[in-house]
Amino acid sequence: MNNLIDKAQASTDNATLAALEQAKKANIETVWDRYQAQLPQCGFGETGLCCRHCMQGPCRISPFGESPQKGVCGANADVMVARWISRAVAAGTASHGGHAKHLAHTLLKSAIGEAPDYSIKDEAKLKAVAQRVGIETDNRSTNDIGKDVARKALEEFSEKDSPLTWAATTVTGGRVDSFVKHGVVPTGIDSEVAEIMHRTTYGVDADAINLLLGAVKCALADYAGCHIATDIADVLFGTPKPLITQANLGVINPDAVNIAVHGHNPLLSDMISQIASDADLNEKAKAAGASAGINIVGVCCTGNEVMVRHGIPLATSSVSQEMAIVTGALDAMVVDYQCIMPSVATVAECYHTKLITTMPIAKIPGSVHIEFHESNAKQTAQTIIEHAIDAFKKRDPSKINIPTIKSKAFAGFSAEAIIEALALVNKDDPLKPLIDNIVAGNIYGVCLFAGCNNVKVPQDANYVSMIKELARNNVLILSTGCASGAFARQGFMTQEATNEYAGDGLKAVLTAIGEAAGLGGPLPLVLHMGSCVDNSRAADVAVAVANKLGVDLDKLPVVASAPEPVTEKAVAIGTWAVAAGLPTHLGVIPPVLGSKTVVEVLTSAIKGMFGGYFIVEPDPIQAARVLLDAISERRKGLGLSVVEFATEVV
Ligand code: BF8
Ligand code: SF4
Repeated sequence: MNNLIDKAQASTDNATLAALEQAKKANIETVWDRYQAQLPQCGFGETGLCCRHCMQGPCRISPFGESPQKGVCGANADVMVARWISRAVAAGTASHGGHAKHLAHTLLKSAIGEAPDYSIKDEAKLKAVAQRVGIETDNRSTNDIGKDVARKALEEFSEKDSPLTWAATTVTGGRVDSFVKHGVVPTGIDSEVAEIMHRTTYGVDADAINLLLGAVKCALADYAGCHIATDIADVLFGTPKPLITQANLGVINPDAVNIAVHGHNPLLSDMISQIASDADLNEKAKAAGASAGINIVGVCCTGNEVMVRHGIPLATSSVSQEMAIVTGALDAMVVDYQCIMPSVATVAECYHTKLITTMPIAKIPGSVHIEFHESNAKQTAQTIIEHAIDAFKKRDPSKINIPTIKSKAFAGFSAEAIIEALALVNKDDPLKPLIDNIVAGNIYGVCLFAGCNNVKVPQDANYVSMIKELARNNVLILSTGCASGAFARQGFMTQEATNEYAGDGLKAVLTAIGEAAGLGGPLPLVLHMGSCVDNSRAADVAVAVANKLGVDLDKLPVVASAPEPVTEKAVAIGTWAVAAGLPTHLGVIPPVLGSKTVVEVLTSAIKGMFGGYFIVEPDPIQAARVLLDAISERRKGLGLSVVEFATEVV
């Protein structure tokens, strides 16, 4: 039943492969085994031609043009596929929105004294956000401003009679005009999700184009949710600044009580990271035999949250999350919500590891549930750490096998941090060096990498091939989410990577800024901006550049890529990236091929509406080439120089 996988198909990361070998020996079933057991996957599902929206179904349409071509109710392939995309976007929006709402409630509770363990850590960010969304800041206390920002954020969730503030105030004027023109102005985050559920239920919207426009509107609500999440997390926990940390399974310390924080929201993970330095708790850990005390490591996006703010090392992410437990030295895995494979409970059962769930909406059989409430966050964090110390005592030394592989990783490049770094080169006009270098071609374009690791791709393979191809052609690389995890563990967030892989122009720019910042060398090849909601940070930088140039986002030589996407959240983000005007690459084919109309709209016709469009290309080198061409097209449009790209593969 288990260990069916050829390792080369599983991962390109040596630490993951070493842990996978360990899992094989211990007869532990992994995500790769379960994928093999699913093959061949259903062709109807793969092409989006299966509908279960009502009890007359399931209905399936032949992808080969044979009968049947309609579901029982008459829904055709276009409708089925468009409904799938819409519901995926809605699910993603609900997830990011839930995360954002949780933070907004906590900011409100903190400001009115009901969440005493939280406080406003970044007043400058609070004021900047308040001013942007139209809240008075003069002569007001920090908590009063915080209260208003939280209330204003919470108002964004129900339907209003005006556009979402967090969307309308954070994009270019040109984008707002385009959203109005195409009838996709979002007016409430939760209400847009509800509208999609309504229009995709039995017998409502049967117009594929109308459905897709509905999906775009909902995706823009997702963008607002992401932006709220980033803003409030910065207010409560601080805006990230550049720092150096480490990534990969080797950050798990055999001599420490190791606790992995896994999931998404920083509300709990940040608290655990803070409490972990408590002297009494460390004494307890040492008394239990952990000579190195307590060691917090990150997994997935909550790992990114504490990595970019506090330098907490990232153990692993996405598809390889089970491997952290397979090291035999993880004493607790603490989870909140999103992207936690239920299988971690089964893997944990083979070890002493305690899987601790914390949210009422995300329980996993086989785990310990310690419910988290903002009102006593510190106490909860402490209890969790004590559980981990107890678990440490039950370690089985014969099962400990930690791959000693880890990479250095620079992280913490928020929009504010990038502007600050640029200000070291030009204090009065920080964006000028960036723009001048784009104009001169030293920076040919910018690519934002986002998204996950998909079991269908050897882990990180697409990321590694694409970054090498883009960087040598002088494309500046930004990353978020598990794209950051991939680049961090593969050693691309280092100065060495810049020296090795950046083209001459890009290397010169990164070196000039790095030297000005006192790094004694270049900036890292990848600028790690944070978690998936922090794609909003990349949008902020792009909007600032567009405004400075006096052009709209769809004219900039900026592209996005999710080389190994998995989740519905990735569909939501990809869709708003397209609406923001970006050519957006997906390295895994989503279930849309069953509808020629939908494919044509998303990869081509939508360009005429928003400037952005989807590029679906599983081959990473080919994908990089297509993105370079997209950048060239934008550069031509701006009257900038373009180059012919070498075709050989390095
Ligand atoms: O929200 S990149 S696997 S952890 S969905 Fe999930 Fe994908 Fe990772 Fe972050 Ni984003
Ligand atoms: Fe079939 Fe239509 Fe029901 Fe879908 S909604 S299951 S296509 S009858």
